[in-house]
This record gives sequence, C-alpha cells and structure tokens, in this order.
Amino acid sequence: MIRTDWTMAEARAIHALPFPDLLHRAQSLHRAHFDPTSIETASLLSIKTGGCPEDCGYCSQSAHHQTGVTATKLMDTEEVLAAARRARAAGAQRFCMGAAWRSPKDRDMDRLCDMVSGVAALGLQTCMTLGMLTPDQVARLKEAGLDFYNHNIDTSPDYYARIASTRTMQDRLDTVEAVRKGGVKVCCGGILGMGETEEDRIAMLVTLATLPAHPDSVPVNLWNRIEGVPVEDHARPVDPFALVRIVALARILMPASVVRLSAGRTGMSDELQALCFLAGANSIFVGDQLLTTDNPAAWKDADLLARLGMRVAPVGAAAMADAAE
Ligand code: SAM
Ligand code: DTB
Ligand code: SF4
Repeated sequence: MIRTDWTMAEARAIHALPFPDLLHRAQSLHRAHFDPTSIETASLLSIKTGGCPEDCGYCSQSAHHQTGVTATKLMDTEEVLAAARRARAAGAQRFCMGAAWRSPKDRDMDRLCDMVSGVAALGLQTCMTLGMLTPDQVARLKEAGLDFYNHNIDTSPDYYARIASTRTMQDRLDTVEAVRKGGVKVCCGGILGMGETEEDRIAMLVTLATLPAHPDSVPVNLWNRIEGVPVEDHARPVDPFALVRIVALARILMPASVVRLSAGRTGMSDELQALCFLAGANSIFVGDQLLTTDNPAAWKDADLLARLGMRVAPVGAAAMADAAE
C-alpha cells in the first residue's frame, strides 16, 4: 500500500529496526514493486555550469563560493544532442540536463525546449534540473517532451536554513508541486553528509513521503566534498550502514518510487553499493562525470552489475510500479 501519511514516530521506529529486519522489510517491498535484479541508468550533462546566484553551501557552482569552477554560458542545442548521442551509445536510458540557475530565464525557454525535443527524438527519456519553475515553464517543457524534472529538497526542513539562505524549503516544495501538477514526473531527494543528524535524514524522507504524491524517483546523494564551500566546515562522513538504513527507509516509505544511488559512489566500495541495491536502490548515474565531480568509470559499473548478476532495466521497467498499484 502506498501511504502519504507517515509520521516521524513510525519512520524512526522503522529506521531503528535491527539491520536484518530492516533489510528484509525493504527487500520484500522492493520485490513487490520492482524486478530486484534490474537497475535504471541515467546520464548527466551540465548544460550551464557555475556562476549561480544561489548560495547553497554544498555546491561547487555557487557564485558565492571560491571553488575554482569556471562559469559557462548555456550550451548550444547541437552540442547537447551530441552528448546525448554519446550517452545513448554508452547505454544510458535517461539523459538529465542540469543548469546552475536559480530559475531559467524566459529568453532561454526556446532553446531548452529544443534540447528536450531533440533528446526525446533520440529515444532517450528526458530529464532537466534548472532550478525553480513557474507553472507556465513546466507546461512548455512538458509540451516539448520532458519526462522528468529533478528538484531536490536536499535536507530536513529544520536543517535547510543552515545550508542555503537565498531560497527556502517552501520554494523548493512549490516547484515540486508545480512540476507534479503540470504532469511531469518528479525526481526529488537530497544529500547525506552535510553535518545533519540522523533525525534530519529521517525528517527529509518523511517530508518526501508525505507530499501529495511520492516523487517518481528519489535521488540519495552522498555529499561530494568540494573545497571552498561552507559545508566543508561542518560536513561529517556518513557511516556506510547509516547510508544503507536511509536507502532502506526510502524504499519502505515510498515503495513504488525509484531510489537512485546518486553522487558519492566513487567513494563507495562495491560491497556497500551491493548492500544499497539489496536495501532497495534501483537506479544509478552512469558516465565518468556528474555535473562538476566524478562518477565511477562506465566499465566499473558494468563490471559491478555483472558480478552481482544484475542488469540494466529495459526502458519503461519503472512502469511495473504503476502496474503493481
Ligand atoms: N540549480 C539547480 C538546483 O539547485 O535545483 C539544479 C542543479 S543542482 C547542482 C542539483 C542537485 O545536485 C542539488 O539540489 C543537490 O542535491 C545536488 N548536489 C549539488 N552539489 C552536490 C555535491 N557536492 N554533492 C552531492 N550532491 C550535490
Ligand atoms: C541529483 O540528485 N544528483 C545529481 C542530479 N540530481 C542533478 C547531481 C549531483 C551533483 C554532484 C556534484 C557535482 O557533480 O557538481
Ligand atoms: Fe545553484 Fe543548484 Fe548549486 Fe544551488 S545547487 S548553487 S541552485 S547550481
């Protein structure tokens, strides 16, 4: 059953289960909604890098921090389509285009729509992450063929103000709602390892699991260390089992959502990634680069999945979740 009325007390109790019980519960739900041997793949491209007016304390692309990232203009459509063709050839199912903006300017909308329709015409699923959107912008991107929009809440409602001051959690939730109402699938998750408490991590998932509808996909990022950003001062490494517990809790609270093991995989052992897949993670980013940081090499991921007897999901496998409801 899909529930949107989870309480913090319930989530805390699940999170605190003995590890074998937690994993059993997560794995049982995973199997009820998905093929547990299947992993979705998405490829990322930064279509506009750096110089961002927002002050997110974890991010290499904020103009407020000295991180050494060089700001670029919005890429040309043809360059983006060439990268999408390479991603398709490398086996990606979805192509996610990210821009370091607070929100897109209306003058950029034509080009963004051309990118979406061009990527869709290649037979790839389309995803964008461009900052806040108005309902009109959602409608235009949807018409161009946008399948998913990524917009993370990043952390708990309580901790959010420690992480960014130029926007609020409510701003984020408003865009997520506009995306959902506009009929574009929502990809919304957060980051672990920014100095938040266990309670913050649980509250982040409860916030997602009590939205009017669960996000279609939930990225769980480990903070990728960036020199020169404020989060560096209070970041703490995440205990590997704490990560697995959060993945399992995401699977249990939002059983039909795709859970993506996102940033931070370069620092994870194969064994930890395998445990995350057992706990219910069923999507990864593929390709050597995320936006400004590294991702495991394609051969490493192919080797990992082969050794686990797992495979890349056929496109549309997530539809199993809908069928199971
Ligand atoms: N500017 C848009 C926005 O913030 O919505 C889109 C791009 S932004 C880089 C997308 C997401 O990447 C952020 O919401 C955050 O969750 C994640 N992210 C950014 N920097 C990260 C880092 N160093 N480690 C892990 N995740 C990160
Ligand atoms: C998400 O949750 N993780 C991706 C995607 N959505 C856009 C981004 C990760 C960025 C990691 C830091 C970087 O490469 O700059
Ligand atoms: Fe800008 Fe997005 Fe980075 Fe925040 S997370 S500084 S909005 S690119």
